[in-house]
Amino acid sequence: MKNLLLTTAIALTIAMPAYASGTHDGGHGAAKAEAHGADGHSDNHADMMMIGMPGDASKVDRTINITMVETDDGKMLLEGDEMTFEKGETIRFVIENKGEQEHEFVLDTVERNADHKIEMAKMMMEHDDPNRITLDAGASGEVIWTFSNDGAFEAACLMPGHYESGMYRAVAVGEHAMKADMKMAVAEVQVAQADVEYTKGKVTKVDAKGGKVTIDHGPLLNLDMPAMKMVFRADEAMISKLSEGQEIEFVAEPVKGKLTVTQLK
Ligand SMILES: [Cu+2]
Repeated sequence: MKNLLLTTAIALTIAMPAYASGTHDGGHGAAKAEAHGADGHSDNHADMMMIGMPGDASKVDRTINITMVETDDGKMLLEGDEMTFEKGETIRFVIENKGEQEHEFVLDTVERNADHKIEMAKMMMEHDDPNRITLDAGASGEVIWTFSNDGAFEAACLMPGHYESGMYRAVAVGEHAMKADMKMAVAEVQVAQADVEYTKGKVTKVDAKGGKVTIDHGPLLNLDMPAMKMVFRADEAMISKLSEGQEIEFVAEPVKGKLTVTQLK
């Protein structure tokens, strides 16, 4: 097991030099954090991550309240307290899902959240990492976390389409508050720019009654999703233009949390 972890850490260091470029302290702890980052689902969860480690409930410094909401105009948000912390602080996050869908709250680096988002889209995987909580509609829960490193991090819901609907917030530890804001601004611009990209696909099934269409599609840049075959929503007008076997170029966007075909050519 140790050898496997070490191999993974080295492989990651070679493959992604950006991860290893002096943003952390280096040494054993960092190597472990990277190894964890390589798959994110190893059983070695008690170990330290870049963003810190599970906190001790008896050492909580303060409580942060976060509410998961879905707005009428199709946005999904993590509302609530500002997430700017001192290095070493232990925080009790009290999270309430006031939406109608299942959501999650994941604390991690922006990069790793982006990686996990793609994995989730591919495999719809369930997670039980300590830096993550998944909440059914109406449910509440807690994450207790110790932020042991300075840095710009992120809290996000990585369920397919939710991040793109706005479900992420900057988490700044130490002197990184400014940096985190800038990163968020850049990410938002990128999402907005990618919005107009059409994706090629082939319609494999049309469910007119259900308002659903199955499309075998290329990468959806605006949603950060890889090529795959999946079901989208479509309104009546859109459905009437689609038939099985048809080659299309389309834009899909989250509408009330459901991935929907919004443009076609
Ligand atoms: Cu969500």
